[in-house]
Amino acid sequence: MTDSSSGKILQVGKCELELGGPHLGTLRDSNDIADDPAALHERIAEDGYLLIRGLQKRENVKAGRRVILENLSENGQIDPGHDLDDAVIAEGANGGFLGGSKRVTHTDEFLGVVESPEIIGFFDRYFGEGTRTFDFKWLRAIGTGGTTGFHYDSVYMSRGSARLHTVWTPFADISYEDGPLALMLGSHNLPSYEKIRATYGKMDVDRDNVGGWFSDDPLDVMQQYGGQLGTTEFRMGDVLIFGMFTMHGSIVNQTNRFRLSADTRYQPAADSVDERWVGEKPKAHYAWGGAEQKPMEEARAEWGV
Ligand SMILES: O=C(O)CCC(=O)C(=O)O
Repeated sequence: MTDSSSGKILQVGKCELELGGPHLGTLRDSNDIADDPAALHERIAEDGYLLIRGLQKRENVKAGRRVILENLSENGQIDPGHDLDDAVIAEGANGGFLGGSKRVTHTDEFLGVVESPEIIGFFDRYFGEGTRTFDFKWLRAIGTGGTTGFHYDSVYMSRGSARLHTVWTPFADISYEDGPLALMLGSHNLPSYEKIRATYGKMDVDRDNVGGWFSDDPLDVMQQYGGQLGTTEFRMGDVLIFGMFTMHGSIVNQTNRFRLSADTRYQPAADSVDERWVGEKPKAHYAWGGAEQKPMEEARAEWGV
């Protein structure tokens, strides 16, 4: 953290938290051990994440960003009064989800990042065996005031490999004000989170039809269960890697620009796979969100967390 960012107040879900204060710190990078799989495994077991700066080729990420912005522009989401590359949001536009069957995540430029030799090679070395990635990709254009509530990815995609990892890839240089991802440090291994991992963490949104976010009030979670939020500013080329039981959400986007990022998944090719996310036309969520979805507060009361 630079001296100028320490003390900054960031909006995270419902709360305002001070960067460098007791509830919000910064993430450390693991570039010094990036070529040492054993050390990376130790680090992710300890920290719950791996931040690798500059893993992707910046020019590849820029090419991906360009097709994403062109797509948003064709859909009237970009203010034409500014350079396309500034990603300024058109009046009334709100971005949204661009992944799944949407065209942009099937372009060579986008796939050239999330399926690049750099990321696949990283996981081949890390797993010590061949890697596969889900065919379904998640790509988000988060608008002004937009944010993601805190959740474990396990609730969305845990029908296959226990070694599934998420990679969060920024398609922009993302400042604190742009609303980067934030991790709940300790949520993967603190004993105080064990009951959350064993109840909420074992939920399956398509089986149980409960809302996916555990909380949009991370301060409340920290006050009950401990841990600390960690975030950082990102540059195109950086990747943030974590497992299914690292709770995460995002800082609120306080700018007039879209915060563009992808989250994609990787696992050993030999492991079983969650059938919802692979194939030419992945089935995706097929029951979640239908009638009679149980609110998270109700489910949490039943689980006692
Ligand atoms: O980018 C975001 O705001 C959410 C991403 C996310 O939930 C994930 O990476 O699993």
